[in-house]
Amino acid sequence: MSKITTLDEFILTSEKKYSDATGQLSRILRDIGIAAKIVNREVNKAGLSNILGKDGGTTNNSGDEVQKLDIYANEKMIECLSYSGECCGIASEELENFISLPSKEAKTAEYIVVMDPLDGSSNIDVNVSVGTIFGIYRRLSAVDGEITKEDFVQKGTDLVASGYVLYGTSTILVYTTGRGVNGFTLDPSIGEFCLSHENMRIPPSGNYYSINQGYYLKFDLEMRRFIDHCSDKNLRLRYIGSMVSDIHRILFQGGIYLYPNTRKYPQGKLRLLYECNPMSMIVEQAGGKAITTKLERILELEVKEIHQRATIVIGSPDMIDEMKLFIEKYSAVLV
Ligand code: AHM
Ligand code: MG
Repeated sequence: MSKITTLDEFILTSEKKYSDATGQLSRILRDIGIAAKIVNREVNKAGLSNILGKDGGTTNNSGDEVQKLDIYANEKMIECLSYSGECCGIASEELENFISLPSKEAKTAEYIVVMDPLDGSSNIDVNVSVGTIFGIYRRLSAVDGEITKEDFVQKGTDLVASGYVLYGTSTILVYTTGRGVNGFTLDPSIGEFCLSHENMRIPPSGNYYSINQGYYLKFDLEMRRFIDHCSDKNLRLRYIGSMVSDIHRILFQGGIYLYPNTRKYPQGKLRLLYECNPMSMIVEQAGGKAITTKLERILELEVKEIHQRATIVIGSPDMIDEMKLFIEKYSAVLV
């Protein structure tokens, strides 16, 4: 039987390997691992418990209908991130503004977390996979003062760590601290995330493209031409409507995920701070690329607002480069 490396063990070993690694970051990652197990338990029985379905029809700050499991996941992530006392504040898709964590230790903690506690929540009621996305930054404000918006609206290049949890046919936690990407699959029989995918690398190209083709007629010309090109090449369209699931497939098998601007979302739908940036850090760390439909590198975008949206084209480097040619050739915006 091959050696089992649990998430906790891997985090602690990594902490010892790098002299600049701090125990604080390790403890935050372990808090997130605990939250992921708790959320996983509820996601796996959402159809049975009374937290299924819309939460009284309320909507979150981006105008998306909020499902009860969103709120549950948000509350559990906040609760678990309070355990170590190493996180001083959180910005979440489900919170209008950032919050400070109340404990005495948290007040002087050096890290903040940005998160989408349950991404792809429209899939919950129909038993399709959803995910949690997180990013970790060092706080910029003085540790003896209050946290500020500037602690949160940091560029993706300043991320210290990022990751996601995919609640799918199995539950996998994938994260990076800027030294490669590793995946841990939850073994329910022992309640541990176990190292299952070490040093993940995205294939340079692939046979999948992932986009909501239902908006085809609403996309700009360069997008429509690229979609036509994908069809001409007999690429397979896979779109689950859960960013984490769609990008996870591409990370493993190669391909390209696109959420361009549409009439409904002229700036793009996905949120830069807690969806695009963390996923882009992971894909870049695995050898992929992530840009906007204006060819800007996602991680270098100025973050001005917590719920700021961005367009995103992310995935295998060769396919991103090919996509760039279509944007350069057909885009009215770039000329
Ligand atoms: P959510 O984070 O509010 O649940 O929604 C974000 C989701 C992404 O996960 C997914 O890729 C996208 O919205 C699907 O949007 P659409 O239904 O417009 O294709
Ligand atoms: Mg989301």
